[in-house]
Amino acid sequence: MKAVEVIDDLRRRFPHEPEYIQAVEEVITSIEEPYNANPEFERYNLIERLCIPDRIFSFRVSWVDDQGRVRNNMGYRVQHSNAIGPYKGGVRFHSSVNLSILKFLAFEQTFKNSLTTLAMGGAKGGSDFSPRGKSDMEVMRFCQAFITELWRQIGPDTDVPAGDIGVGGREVGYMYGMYKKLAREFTGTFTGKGREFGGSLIRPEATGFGNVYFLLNMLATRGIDIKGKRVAISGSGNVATYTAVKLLELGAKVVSMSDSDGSIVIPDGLTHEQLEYILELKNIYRGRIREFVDNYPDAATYYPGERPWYHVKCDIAMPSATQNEIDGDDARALLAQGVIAVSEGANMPSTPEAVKEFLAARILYAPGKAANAGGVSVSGLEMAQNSQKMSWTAEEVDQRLKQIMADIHTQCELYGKESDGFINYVKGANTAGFMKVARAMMAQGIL
Ligand code: NDP
Ligand code: 2IT
Repeated sequence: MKAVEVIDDLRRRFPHEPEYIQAVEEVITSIEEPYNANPEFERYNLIERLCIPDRIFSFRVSWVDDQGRVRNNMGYRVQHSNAIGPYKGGVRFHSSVNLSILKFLAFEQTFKNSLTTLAMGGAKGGSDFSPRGKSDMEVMRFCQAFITELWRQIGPDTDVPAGDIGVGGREVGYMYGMYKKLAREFTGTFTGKGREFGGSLIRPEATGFGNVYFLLNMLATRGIDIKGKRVAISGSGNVATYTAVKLLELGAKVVSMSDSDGSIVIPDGLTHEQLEYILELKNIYRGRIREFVDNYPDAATYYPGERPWYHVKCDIAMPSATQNEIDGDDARALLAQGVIAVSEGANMPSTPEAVKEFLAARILYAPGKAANAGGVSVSGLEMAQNSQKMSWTAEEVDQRLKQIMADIHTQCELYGKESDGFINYVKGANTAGFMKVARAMMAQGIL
């Protein structure tokens, strides 16, 4: 099948999966050139095989809340591709989770993991369970019930889950504990584990730090210094907060953060003390970002129900909350005030219209699968350490992370540089990610 025919066909077969179709369409339209240059890909119907996940598990998760009521959620694992390594990817717990979202995330993960240079295939899992407002014991009981069903499908060389929205160290700990009990093994079946039981140093920081390292590589192509730059961040979870930590360390100003209830804008930029407060608020008290304004009324303004993009004056945007959080109007608002770079911490945070605007304006625009690959890269390093039964120092892991992000940048440049020198990171990341998986699939036959 021709590349465009595959999109039409998938749209017809999966009409209720808009996020999945959006992700597929973005990749397919940007790899048409190498696809057409390799006629054997079409003969082997490679694109269609690569777009449809290898398999999907879906199951009911029943658990008991603190009031003794029986609650039921859906659980899923999408094993997208193991062409270049065991299935690998996070688990998302959020009320919005459905198969369209998990299929888009597993699809993206396959290309992202290919870019990392490590041997990892692509997967994603999750549930429409929301940890928000739940007690620790409720979260534990849910995680145990989720794994009681999923444990048979995962393993250190089969499928290795990790965190994502709503799943951090606490949830990974509970899931890994139950897995270990049922499987009767102590192996690296999860990443993002606590450091006392096999977790890698720097894994919590890796996605945010990695995104800043990727941004530095992009800025260097135009001779721009990060120091003093005003950076708008969305989200206030794992990715957003560690992005802020690294930016402050490098002398940039963080001028916004948000959560699903609203955004704060900090015109003079967060101080170290204010960032410490946010880390504590989010990680220990599981509070809301609006509480920042109660504590620092003169430093920031809170915009309930709004994303930060319209309200903030910035040079750089690092969306780090969720998919489709920058639409065409948001993109135009950012460009109108002269934004020079957008580096995506979240997966697919920009709508197709927003991506079009960024590319047309020829700013430095890095899609999530390149810019946020640091998280899964350090997951890959955690798997390597677990296999060796060793643990590396924070410096060693950080050094490797920097190198991986530089290598991803080089691959984007190799496949995405246009004749006038402009680097199209969308085309570069998609092509580089695709070629490796495609060659592996061709070599392994029709499976
Ligand atoms: P967290 O759960 O730690 O934080 C998510 C943040 O985004 C929270 O501030 C949350 O607000 C906000 N958010 C979530 N959903 C929505 C929504 N529908 N609308 C508005 N705000 C929302 O997750 P992570 O930081 O781990 O993940 C953030 C993004 O980064 C996701 O797109 C994820 O896929 C991506 N990512 C994560 C990696 C990782 O290693 N963790 C690796 C690579 C990418 P609230 O608290 O109100 O829910
Ligand atoms: O989207 C992602 O890359 C993640 N949520 C991290 C996946 C992982 O396996 O570390």
